[in-house]
Order: sequence, then C-alpha cells, then structure tokens
Amino acid sequence: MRKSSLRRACAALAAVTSLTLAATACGGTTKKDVKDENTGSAVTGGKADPNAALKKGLTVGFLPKAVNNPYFTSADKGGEKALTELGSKYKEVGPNSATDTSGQVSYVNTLTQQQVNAMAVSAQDPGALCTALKQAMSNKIKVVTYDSDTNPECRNAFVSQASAEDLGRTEVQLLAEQIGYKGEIAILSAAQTATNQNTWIDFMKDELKDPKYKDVKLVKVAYGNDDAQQSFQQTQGLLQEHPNLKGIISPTTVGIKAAAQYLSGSKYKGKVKLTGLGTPNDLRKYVKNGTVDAFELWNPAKLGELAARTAVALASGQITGAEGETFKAGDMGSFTIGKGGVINLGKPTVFDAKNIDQFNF
Ligand code: RAM
Repeated sequence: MRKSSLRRACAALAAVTSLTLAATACGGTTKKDVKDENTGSAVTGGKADPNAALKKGLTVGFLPKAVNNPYFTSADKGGEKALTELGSKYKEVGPNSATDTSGQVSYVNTLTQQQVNAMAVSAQDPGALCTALKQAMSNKIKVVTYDSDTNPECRNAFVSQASAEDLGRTEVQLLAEQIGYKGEIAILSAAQTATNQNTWIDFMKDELKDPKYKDVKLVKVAYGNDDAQQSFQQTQGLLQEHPNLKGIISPTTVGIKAAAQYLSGSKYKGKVKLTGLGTPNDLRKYVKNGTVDAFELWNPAKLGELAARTAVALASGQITGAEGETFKAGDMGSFTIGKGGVINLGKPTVFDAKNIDQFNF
C-alpha cells in the first residue's frame, strides 16, 4: 500500500474503532505488556485497591468454546445471573464448533471493538487467541479465562474449575478401581488443542506411572471435538480397534455422554467401564441402567458466576490478577488469587448411584 493510502486507511480505522488496534496496525505505540513478576499473568491495571467499590453498569462479554454446548449454556447462565445481580450487563458471543479457533479470534476482536469492560473466555487453544486478547487488554479491557486457559500472559486471571492435577489423577483412580487395576484403557477427549483437557491428560499419564497401575495400559487418546456424533463414532472406533479395551475416560461432558449412549446400546454395556467429566442430568439414566458407575464434575453455573464476579472485581480495580490478592465473590465467599493468576472454584463432586438424584444440573 502506498504511504498516502495507508494513512487514509489508518485514519478510517481509527475513526471506526478509536482503539489502539488502529494505532498498532498503523505504526503507533501501544502500552508494553506488563507481567506480574511472580506469576507471569498480565497485569494491566496498576495497583489493586481491595476497598474499591464494585462498579455498576459494566458490560461483560462471555465467549465460550462453543455456544451450542449445554455445559457452556449452564456456565454462562451463572455468569448472567451474577452480572444482573451486580447491576452490570451480560452478553454472549461464540462459535458453534469447539474447533473453530479462528472464529473465537474474531469474536475476541468483536468484543474489543464493542469496547466491553471485560471478557470471560474459554479458550479453544492456548496460543491462538493471544494476539487478540493482548490487544483487548491494551485497550483497558479486563480478560478472564474460565474453564480453559490461554498462556498466562494473555489474560489477567484464570478461573479454574478445580485443581487440574486433582482432576487428572482422580479420573485415573476412578477408572482403575472400576477395572480392578488391570487392562487396556483409552481416553476420549474434546478438541486436540484444548488447554484444559490436555492439562488433565498430562496428569492422567503421570498418574499412570505409579507402579500400582503397572497392569493398566493406555492404548489411545481419541478426539471427539466436543461434537456428539464425532464422539459417538470415536467410541465405536476405539472398541473396534481395541477389542480388549476395559475402560474409557472421557474428560468432556459432550464426549462422556456420547460414549455412554454408544456403550449403553452395545454388547459392551457394563463390561467396558466409563468415567470422566459429565453432568448428573446427562448421565443419570446411564448410571441407573448400569453403563456408568461413577464420574465427576463441578457445578458449571458456579464456574460462570465466579468468572463474572472476577471480571467485575478486575474492572473495578479491586484486584489486578496478581498472586495473593483476595476478593469477595458475593455469596460464594472470598477467593485468593494463586500462582499464575489462577483462581480455583473448589473441589469437584463424584457422582454415583447413591448421590446422583441430589443434583439437578
Ligand atoms: C466440555 C468442554 C469443557 C469442559 C467440560 C468438562 O463441555 O470441553 O471445556 O470443561 O466438557
């Protein structure tokens, strides 16, 4: 582009966006990334003031991995409820598929252009959203990841569903008990790039190194992309390829439901064990018909609520995302920001035939 037309394009971009997006693209200066010295997470708002009043009238955009996944419908509803209570506005945007990463990038840019005060993002990929998220932060938008994180420097804080290590290890422990610590097992995951599932799978592999699992062999990690049909077909494929399979771990609500559906209608029902992360409402009938013994999850609505309350605390200056800062999340109580800017929701619940009827989500 010639200099004069570049200047014209830049002026036009600046007029529409009035953002540093234009400044960067056109060679202007942007604020340098500031990282918390101890945690590596982005700190964009100076010092925290724990006594700052919570602001009202903010807009917080929720961007889940995919809008048509019922897990995110529940999570984001929790976010909406909290924002309404706090006198702020909620909006949700997002792709239809958990593998549409470029779609997620566009939605980050849309929220930035709309000048929301904060966004809560469940990232499909740890790195792909980074440039767009940094752009958002340099425009004074607070970025919270929830459910699935990015690289720490691309957000202010991560609201995690539970300790990733705990989740990975306990899923292996649950399945090993069910198969008597012997036999071939497989994992049916979501998207191949998903930060949350990949972190849990790394801990599963590490747990399997313990000598007590010497007779348990992980034969395959399959990916159903959080798509019901693909997850169903992947389960079928796992059993065709590995006829001696004794158990499957599916750390995704979409995957475990599809796998339960497949097993329940097959000769493997009750013989090939299935555990992982699912909602009680999805799996109730498979627990009652003997397809699933036990599985786990947190309450997705509470995760969404905590993401919303974190976003408002950040946008109000109560916290910056640095380790050790504490804030009150309404009726949920007080939370302290841990290493890497991570805020933990709590411990997951294990569901089985004895307790499943006490839960409705
Ligand atoms: C799916 C998504 C989500 C994950 C849950 C357990 O709905 O992959 O990211 O946290 O499962």
